[in-house]
Amino acid sequence: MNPQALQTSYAVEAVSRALAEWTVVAHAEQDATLAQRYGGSWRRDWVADAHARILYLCQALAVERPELLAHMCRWVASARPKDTQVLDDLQTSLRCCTRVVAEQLPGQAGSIAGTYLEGAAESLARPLPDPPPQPPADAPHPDLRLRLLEALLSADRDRARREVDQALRNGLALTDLYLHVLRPTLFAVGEMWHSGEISVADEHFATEAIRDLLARARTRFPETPARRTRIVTCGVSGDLHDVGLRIVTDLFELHGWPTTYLGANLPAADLVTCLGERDAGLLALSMSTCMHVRTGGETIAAIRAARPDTRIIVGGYPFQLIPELATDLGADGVAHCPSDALRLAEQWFPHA
Ligand code: B12
Repeated sequence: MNPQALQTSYAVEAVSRALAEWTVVAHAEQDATLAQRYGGSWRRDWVADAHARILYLCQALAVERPELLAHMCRWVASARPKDTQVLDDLQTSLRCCTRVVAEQLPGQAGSIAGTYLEGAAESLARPLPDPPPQPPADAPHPDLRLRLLEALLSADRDRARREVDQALRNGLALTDLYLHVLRPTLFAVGEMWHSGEISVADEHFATEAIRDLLARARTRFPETPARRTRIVTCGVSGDLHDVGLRIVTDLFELHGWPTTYLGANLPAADLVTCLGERDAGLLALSMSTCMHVRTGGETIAAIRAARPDTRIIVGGYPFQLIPELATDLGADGVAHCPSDALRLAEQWFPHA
C-alpha cells in the first residue's frame, strides 16, 4: 500500500465522527422532512450510518480503490431496491458529506476523499445490478441444501445434523458437503439477513449450527498429514468471520497439508511470531469484509518484513469484488474458493 494513501486514510478516520455529525447537520438543513420521515431516533441512526460510510471511505482511500465505497453504498441501497426515497436520501447524504469534507479537510486529503464520495453518489444513479445467483443454478445437491436451510430456519439443529449425517452415509463427498452445501447455505442465510427476511438471531443460530456441522465432519478426516509444508490460517485483526476460513483450513487438512488454524481476529505481531514458531511455508489470510482491507495490507507488510519467504494467499469477500486487491495488498495469490487455493499451493510447493 502507498504510504501517502495510508496517511490520508488515517487522517480522515481521526475526524470521522465529527464529519458524520456535520454531514447529518447539513443533510437536515437541506431536507427538513428527514426527522419526520425517519422517526424518533433518526439523528442517531443517520449519524451511525454516515459514520459507517466514512469508515468504508477510509478503507477505500487506504487501498486507492474508490469502488470499495461505491460498492458499499450500492449494497446498502440493494436491501430496499424498490424504495427510491431511500436511494435519494443516501445520495443526498453522500453529497452533504462531500461538502463537509471539502470544508473541514482542506488540502489533498479532502479533495481525494471528496472525489471518492462524489463517485459513490454518482454510482447510485446507475441501475443496480442483480447479484449473481448463489449457488449457480446448476450446482449439485439442491435438495439437500433446501432441507438444510429449512432445518436451520426452523432452528432445528438436530434435524440439520441428521440431514448431513444421512447424506454422508449415502456417499456425499466431504468436499461437496463443504463447497456445495454448507457454504451456499450460509450465503443464502446472509442474503436473507441483508434483505430483512430473517433476524440477526436467526443468522447467528445458522452460523453456529454450521460450525457444529463442520466440527462433526472433521472427525472423518485422515489422521496423518502426508505433506511437510505447514500452512497457517487466520483472519486479520478485527475481522470476526471464521467459517469460510475454517472451510479453507479443513480442505487443506483433508488433502494432507499440516495446518495451524488460528481462527479470526489475529493481531499482526502475534501472527508473525507464530509463523516463525511453526516454521510455516504458507499463510492463508482471510479478510471477510471491506472494513478489513487496510489492516490486511498492514499485516502482509509486517510479515514481508519479518519472513520474506513465507508465501501468502488471501481470500474472502473483498477479493470477490476486486480480485486485483490481492496484488495491491502485497499477497502472492488470491483464491475465491478453497479448491483454487489448494491448486495454487500445490503449484508453489510441488514436492512439499
Ligand atoms: C455469518 C456472518 C457474520 C457473522 C460471522 C460469525 C462467524 N463466526 O464467522 C457475524 C454476525 C459475526 C458477522 C458480523 C459482521 N458482518 Co458478516 N456475514 C456473515 C455471512 C452471513 C456469512 C459469512 C460466511 O461464513 N459465509 C460462508 C463462508 C463459507 O463463505 P465465505 O466467507 O465467502 O468464505 C469462502 C470464500 O470467500 C473463501 N475464503 C474465505 N476466506 C478465505 C481465505 C483464504 C486464504 C482463501 C484462499 C479463501 C477464503 O473460501 C470460503 C469457502 O468457500 C456473510 C454473508 C455472505 N454472503 O457470505 C456476511 C458478510 C461477510 N458480513 C458482512 C458485514 C457487513 C458484517 C458486519 C459489518 C455487520 C455489522 N453491521 O455489524 C459485521 C462485521 C464484524 C467484524 N468485525 O468482522 C458483509 C460484508 C460486506 C462488505 N461490503 O464488506 C457480508 C458479505 C454480508 C453482506 N451480504 O453484506 N457476519
